[in-house]
Amino acid sequence: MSSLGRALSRSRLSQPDAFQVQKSLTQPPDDEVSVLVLYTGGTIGMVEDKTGALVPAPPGYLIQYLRTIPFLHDEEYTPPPPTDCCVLPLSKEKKRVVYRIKEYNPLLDSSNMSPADWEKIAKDIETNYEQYTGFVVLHGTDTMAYTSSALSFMCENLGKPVIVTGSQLPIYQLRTDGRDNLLVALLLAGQFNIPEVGLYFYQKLYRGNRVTKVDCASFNAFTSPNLPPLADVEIDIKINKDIIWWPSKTEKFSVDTQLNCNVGVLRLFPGITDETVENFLQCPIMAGVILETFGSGNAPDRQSLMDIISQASARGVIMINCTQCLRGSVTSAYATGQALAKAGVIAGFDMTPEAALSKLAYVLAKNLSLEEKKQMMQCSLRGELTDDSKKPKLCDSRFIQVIAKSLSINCDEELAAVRDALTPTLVCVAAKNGDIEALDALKEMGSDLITADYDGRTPLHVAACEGDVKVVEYLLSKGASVYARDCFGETPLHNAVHCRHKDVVKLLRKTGAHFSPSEMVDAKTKLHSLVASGDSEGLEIWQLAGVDQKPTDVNGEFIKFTACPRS
Ligand code: ASN
Repeated sequence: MSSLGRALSRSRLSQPDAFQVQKSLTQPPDDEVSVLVLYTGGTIGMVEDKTGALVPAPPGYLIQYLRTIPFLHDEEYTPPPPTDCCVLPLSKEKKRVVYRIKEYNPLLDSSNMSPADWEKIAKDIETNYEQYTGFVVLHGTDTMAYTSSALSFMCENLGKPVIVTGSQLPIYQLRTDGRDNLLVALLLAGQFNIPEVGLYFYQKLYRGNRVTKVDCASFNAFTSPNLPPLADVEIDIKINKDIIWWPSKTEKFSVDTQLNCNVGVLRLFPGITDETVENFLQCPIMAGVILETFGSGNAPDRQSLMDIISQASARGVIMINCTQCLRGSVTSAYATGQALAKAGVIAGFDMTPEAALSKLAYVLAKNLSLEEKKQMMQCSLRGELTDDSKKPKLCDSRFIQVIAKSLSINCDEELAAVRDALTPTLVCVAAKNGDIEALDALKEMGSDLITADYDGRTPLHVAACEGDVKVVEYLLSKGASVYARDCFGETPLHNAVHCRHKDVVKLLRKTGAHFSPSEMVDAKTKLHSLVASGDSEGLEIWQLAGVDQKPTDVNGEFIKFTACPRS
């Protein structure tokens, strides 16, 4: 019998022991999630000035307005949130999104934004990361694709949603896309496991580094020409899990805001002279250039032009070949394209110019050799370019072939439906049995290894209960989220603590797992009871889990703990 077969014949996962945290009055209700809105400016919050031009409304105007819109703020909800918070009515997913707005000063038209503003947004996400379930960035549409691209690179090992949005008409107007865009962005940031910088606009959530603004007169302002949306927001919100860029490292979230801004974009045109190209590339500070070429990456291949490009490459200028076409990729199909590659220009594949430019600024600032930087530019760091060779094909899986044959299925949609119905249980059983081979087989047939079972328990919850460090490590490398909560409100970190698996607790913490601020308050009570029962092992494990408060007595004095055996 195969390991997968053996896995199937064994029992369900064991539940954690009785070492459960009591939910206390200090905790918010289980259905409450919190979102931080970073409000940077843009049309969404603009009003007309005396001349009729749109300018950002005065400070505090947006939040005052939102509090008057019942579907953006439920006044009846108790307990009342702090004054700078709003709360959405209960959603279809039975969640309450409580959101706080951090308003920037000054609020900007996004045409006035610069890399310093990207840095501020990234740092604000970093500072508030552990306090919130997700983040929304309210931003003008004109340079939104640059900001969402830059943020996607600056945010390293992101495990929570960061949703950038805005609108084409001010939120205060009768007809506006602002109210809907904000509402859905809040729901996406608070309720879904999308560990990416996304851009939400007009019923679609796109990967932030795949978008470009294509229309300044339509609500449907953005497109993602080379990647389908991460989510389609219709009657139901459909998350396209197969497309999401799942994390693959056991590392904590951090931001790297260093950018080398000595970069530029040169768009080729028929008749462009050698002098124009030479002057552009010879600017002494130029460290990297995006060359916008024709079709699938072609340029005039006259020798004089190729010499100028070769010389720039020899001086260490990194040049990336991006197509002027909206859709498609740079290839080596034509001699005119191959000549550029020979002169030292690197293929940018299907990257948008916005993504290529911000990636180049990010990569150039890294402390790496020129060769390493060139390598980085050619591989996908955050899903910004397509690498077809890595995508498993559902119909290639032997397991799926057998099922398809016995059920007489031959279309892709039905195969996917069978896979989606079977795999949550299979991956949980394989995780319980420590069967990495079976997990690999399931992965190969396109299962995402993050899907929860009927109790909302993911394979990572199961492996954390079992204390299987190898499986936990494997799952984390395949995109499992340390923030997933089962229907009892528990994360894998809770499970590992309850089941007292020290090494798993350490690994989850290293990957960024943390208790929420309210759970931290409760943990202090927990520490008291551990001290009272002389449970040194329990105390150690809670401290490993990040509970740093030292237990205090009623007078606020630290209790000196003397270990005594558990009864
Ligand atoms: N000019 C505005 C901005 O980018 C356009 C908008 O938000 N729709 O800030």
